[in-house]
Amino acid sequence: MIIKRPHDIQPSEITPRGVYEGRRRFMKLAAAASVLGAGGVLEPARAQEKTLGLPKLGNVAKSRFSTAEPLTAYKHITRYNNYYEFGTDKDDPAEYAGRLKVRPWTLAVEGEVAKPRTFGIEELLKFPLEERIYRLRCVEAWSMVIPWIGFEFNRLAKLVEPTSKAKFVEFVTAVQPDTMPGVHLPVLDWPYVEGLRIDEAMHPLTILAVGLYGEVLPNQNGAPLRLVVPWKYGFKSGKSLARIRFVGEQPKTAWEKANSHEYGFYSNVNPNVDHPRWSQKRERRIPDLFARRETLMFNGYGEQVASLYAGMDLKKFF
Ligand SMILES: Nc1nc2c(c(=O)[nH]1)N[C@H]1C(S)=C(S)[C@@H](COP(=O)(O)O)O[C@H]1N2
Ligand SMILES: [Mo]
Repeated sequence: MIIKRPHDIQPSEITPRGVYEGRRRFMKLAAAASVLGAGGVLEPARAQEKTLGLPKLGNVAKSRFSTAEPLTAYKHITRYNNYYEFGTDKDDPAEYAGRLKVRPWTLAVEGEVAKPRTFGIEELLKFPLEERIYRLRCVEAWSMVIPWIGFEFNRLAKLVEPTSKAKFVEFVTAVQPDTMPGVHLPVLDWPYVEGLRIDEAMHPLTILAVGLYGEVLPNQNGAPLRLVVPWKYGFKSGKSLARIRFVGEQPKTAWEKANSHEYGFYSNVNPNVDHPRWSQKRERRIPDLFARRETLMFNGYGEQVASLYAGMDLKKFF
């Protein structure tokens, strides 16, 4: 059933025809010319996307780390998801994650830190926000280009002052038994836990995302905040984070526990190391039907991150 809410109304329905067509012509011109964004960053033309009309995020700066590739449409980013707590089909999260309770929400940051602290989501939304247009490459060999809004993880880390014993960071996502049907099934060992080496976590490309396409995150994409690590397979980016622990030992991640033969701790995007059951050489850019694109080493972020793995055998540490 579809109920027409105010944000579903097309501009053509509320704007006088002449104004509307003038604007359309302008947008076409802008699209052809490519527009220079507020921060002086050249960005590709972006179509006005029909979003869910969630609360907008203001004061969002542009980032020099954004890719200039065409964006994946909002409808695909929000209807083709992996969020196993809500089911394993791609459309389950869009269907069921509406139930997730995202207020009140707290994020505990603890472990090997001088100043452990619990943040309310309102505090986290006050961090200086940036738009980061990143490629997301799923281990299942599909990809998207997503205009995230968030802030660098290292900003949060600095506030809690990690000690010299902090060698890794463990990211623990929420378990809400009454809203998440999936956590009653033995798909993964809940909660969904992911981990990064401390230098990976502190890298400027690693962000905590709170929004996309100018609005707060839809629940299916990991509201109210989720990790995004663009040079790693999508599953490293845990959704709906509840707890972050700085630790001395490499964390056991949910996917390693489920199948360590197929999902390693590092999980850097790597076209030269195949998944045991399929090739990682190519990828399918949603909504394409075929995997026509070559997958890039470190998902195209090698210039920034390759040095983190200098001297490591990436076939062994996959
Ligand atoms: N808590 C949680 N986080 C998760 C997942 C999940 O099942 N549960 N799936 C991961 C996988 S496999 C991918 S590809 C990305 C997908 O993010 P998106 O749906 O926002 O594109 O989220 C990751 N984060
Ligand atoms: Mo994934």
